[in-house]
Order: sequence, then structure tokens, then C-alpha cells
Amino acid sequence: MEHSISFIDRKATASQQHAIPADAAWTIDSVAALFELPFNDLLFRAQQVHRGNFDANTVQLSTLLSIKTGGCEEDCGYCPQSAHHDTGLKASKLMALDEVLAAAQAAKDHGATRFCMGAAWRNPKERHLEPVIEMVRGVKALGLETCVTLGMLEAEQAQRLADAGLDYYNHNLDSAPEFYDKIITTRTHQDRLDTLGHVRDAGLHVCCGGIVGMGESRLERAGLIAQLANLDPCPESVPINNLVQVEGTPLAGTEPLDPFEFVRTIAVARITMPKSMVRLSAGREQMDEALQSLCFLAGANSIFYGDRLLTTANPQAAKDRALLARLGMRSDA
Ligand code: SAM
Ligand code: DTB
Ligand code: SF4
Repeated sequence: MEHSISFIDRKATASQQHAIPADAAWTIDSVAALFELPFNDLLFRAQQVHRGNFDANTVQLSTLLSIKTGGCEEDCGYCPQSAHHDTGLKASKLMALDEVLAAAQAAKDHGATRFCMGAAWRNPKERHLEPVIEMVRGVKALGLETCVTLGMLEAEQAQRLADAGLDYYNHNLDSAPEFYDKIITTRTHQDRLDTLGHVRDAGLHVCCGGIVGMGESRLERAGLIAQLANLDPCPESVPINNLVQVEGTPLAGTEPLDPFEFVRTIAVARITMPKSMVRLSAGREQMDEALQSLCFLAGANSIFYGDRLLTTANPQAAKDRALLARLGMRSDA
């Protein structure tokens, strides 16, 4: 099936699936060249692009809730929720609607504008989709934007979610195609692109980003950003996650990324995806406030807000409010 999503890849030939269109806006080399800029020059360019497209002092606040935790069939090497890894996490069933709505109301009361519900599924089974659709309807009725991340979708499932009024679907590419097989073996990079195609075709907004700090090279980080930037249309929302190392996952013990390299990744995402919301995502709990401020300077304009991500800690909401106040930044609420 033809999708409205297109993409590029490095070292591809016309016969390969990841062929680089001649008119590709961003080649891997041109993205890698941005990474190579002196830090100050890179941040200056990112600020210029940011200010040309957004109010530089406004940050969008999304709150996450794990509506179905653990026991996942996939073997994603970074993820504490995979049944393939022994992280001591207790698997749980899909949450009840009233509990989800209570969490959404609390998120709204704290100032979040988007509520993102995540499930540890390879893909949603038929019996799960209707309860999730009820959650989407209920959260939307509270006056929040809705986002769900449920794994791979069929075209018809994406359409049903769109018909229920879902605003965003999160599905990450996670890493460059060249690096992907080192991290996940149970589904392919192309599976992810197929789901993104179904999401786009259903008329949903796309939230799609990746993880860095998994031991990838700078060129592989450039490959991830190039592929995200060449999705056509570009994702409206781009979460950049710094690996949260969880004991028991294969990636625990990976050499942590140089913090300035993380800031560079945000800046390059901002320059290559000028109109997208770039979200400073997982890994903030492990960053000090100066580093987070550099990420805002580099063009991040969205965060996960609330004391938890899915299964790991996020900065306390009150601490985030204090940080934004100190920086003279405001939320989009
Ligand atoms: N199961 C669905 C899927 O994989 O699409 C949805 C939930 S999954 C947890 C959503 C995203 O969380 C992943 O694509 C990955 O980018 C991110 N993630 C998971 N574990 C992480 C970790 N330890 N550190 C940083 N990001 C992580
Ligand atoms: C995304 O890109 N990051 C979020 C959200 N989308 C679903 C998830 C981060 C998860 C971090 C590890 C955890 O808390 O389990
Ligand atoms: Fe499952 Fe998603 Fe975790 Fe992969 S990232 S193991 S698909 S919950």
C-alpha cells in the first residue's frame, strides 16, 4: 500500500526500500555537518530557527500515563517493560477508565495541555482498542489534547482512533536504520514506517522521535535525525529521549552520552524540523537544571511534565514549575 510518509536512508540504492530521493531535503552528510559545528555556532543557528517559528519562551507540557505496564512481547534493548528482560517490574492489566480519567484531570489541574497514554504492547488486540477509545473520548471531554502510544497499528485501527477524536499518535523510529538491529530484533524499522504511514493516512498528528545514548555513533544520530526530518510531512511532535538506563535491560551500563552531544542533538532536530515541537523527553531526571536550560536554548519547546514517565522517574512537577519561573518561561496552557 502507498503511504503519504516518505523517507530516506544513507548508502541506499534505488532498488532498496530506504532509497534517498534526489530532492531529499536533508542528507545524512548535511545533518552530520550540523553536528560538527562549533557548539556556540550550532546553538546560535538553532535559536534563530526557533525564534523564526515559535515564541522562544513558551514550553508545551505533556503528561504521561502508563495505562498498561510491563510484560511486553518485544525485545527493545532499552525498555524496562519488555518480558525478555528481568528488571523486577510487575506487569499489570489495562487500567480502568475512571482511574485514567482521574489521572488526566489531575494532569490538567497541574497545567498540562496534552495527556499521553502509553501501553506496553507490540500492537493493540481487538479487545483492547474499544476501552482505549473510551479513554480517548473521556480525556478529550476534559479539555485536554490526547495522545496514545500502543505499538504497531493496522490502517483500520488508526482510522478508528482518529474517528474517536484522537489528536496524536506516538510511534518512534527510535534509532537510525543502520543501528536499529542492534537494539530490537522482534520488529523491523520498516514495520515502524508502515505504522507511521497508517497514522498519517488516518489524518492523525504524528509524534515521532527517538532515543540517543544507546551507544550509537554521531553519524548514526545524524541518520536518525535525517530520517525524521525527511518524513513527509514532518512529524508535528518530535520526542528526543536520552536513554534512561534500567538495571536488567541489555543497555544498562552503556557509556552515557556526553551531555553537550545531547544538546547538539536537540539543536540539530530544531534546525532540521523548524516547525515541529521538539520535546526534551526521557532522561530529564538525570540532567541538572543548567543542562535542561541549554536544551531550551537549543530549541526544545515541549517536556514531559509530571512525576513519572511510564515506569521511571521524571522531575517533580513543582520543581519544573520553579525552573520555568526562574527562566522566565511560561507553559502553553
Ligand atoms: N509499546 C509502544 C511502542 O514501543 O511503540 C509504546 C510505549 S514505548 C515505552 C514508547 C517509547 O518509549 C519507545 O519508543 C522509546 O522511545 C521510549 N523508551 C522506552 N524505554 C526507554 C528508556 N529506558 N529510555 C528512554 N526512552 C525509552
Ligand atoms: C517517548 O518518546 N518517550 C516516552 C513516550 N514517548 C511514551 C516514554 C519514555 C519512557 C521512559 C522509560 C520509562 O519510564 O519506562
Ligand atoms: Fe514493548 Fe514499547 Fe517497551 Fe518495546 S518500547 S518493549 S514495544 S513497551
